[in-house]
Amino acid sequence: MAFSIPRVAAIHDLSGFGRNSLSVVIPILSTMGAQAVALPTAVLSTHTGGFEGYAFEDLTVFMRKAIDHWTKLDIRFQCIYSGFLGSPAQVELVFCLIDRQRSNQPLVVVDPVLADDGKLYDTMDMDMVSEMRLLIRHAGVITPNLTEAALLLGESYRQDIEEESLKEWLVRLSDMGPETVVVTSAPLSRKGRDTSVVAYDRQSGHFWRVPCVYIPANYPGTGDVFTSVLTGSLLQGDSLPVALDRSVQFVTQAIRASYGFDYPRRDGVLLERVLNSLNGPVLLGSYEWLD
Ligand code: PXL
Repeated sequence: MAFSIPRVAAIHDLSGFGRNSLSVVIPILSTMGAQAVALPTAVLSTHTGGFEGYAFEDLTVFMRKAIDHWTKLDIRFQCIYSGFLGSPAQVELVFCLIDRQRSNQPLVVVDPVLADDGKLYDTMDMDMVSEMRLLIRHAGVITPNLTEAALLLGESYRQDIEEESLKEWLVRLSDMGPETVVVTSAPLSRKGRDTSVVAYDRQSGHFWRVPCVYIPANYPGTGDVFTSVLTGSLLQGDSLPVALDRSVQFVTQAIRASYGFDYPRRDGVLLERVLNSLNGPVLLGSYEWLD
């Protein structure tokens, strides 16, 4: 009997300690019924957000060999999902994999991991920003946070950007290639420090927003959790607003499950406590349609 399990090439780093990148991508995709095939871009002892002196090994050479091996084996992917990339050469390798998988018409999800809170991550620079602009041309879905959206557009980061300008940013990002643009950590004008996820779907011309309740803690890796649930949900056949709703709900639940405990935020959200809820009934009710 034939089986149907979507296969995802998951191109992210493996940070041993800290619950981000492949440490969250693989369990989330597996729990949501997709096969995660890891293409690690680097191995680190910890992620780079809040740890000093981490060990870092670049895996560019390995990546090339793995892609060649998969090509020889004729392994086919329904989805290519990239996140943290270590160098411009790695971006070229993601192009290469997309190109070799073209006949399978994979869903290409690019999380352009570059920066947060107005600042580039430790290992990122403006060359990587330029490369990421080229990569998103080949994506179907991108999920920048507000800082990354500004960098990709060459705009200055404005935490208080108003709705009309944000919608214009979404359309401009989509004009760069991706049909679906999802921006996280966007302001929610109606309510103080609450944020929102806003999205644009070029085919329908619709804008969506999901409000996110402010919790006064910042855990690294929540962007990776968000995009992994979004990808798993789209592969399950959910519509964009449902996938957005599920992703926001899951991240919120993970933060709530963690916040009451006293431990270093840099260790990440307590994913182990909430992972199973991805198999529970989907309760929708948060997404809004923006005119
Ligand atoms: O979560 C994004 C990310 C991925 N990989 C590494 C990181 C970060 C963010 O800090 O340091 C290594």
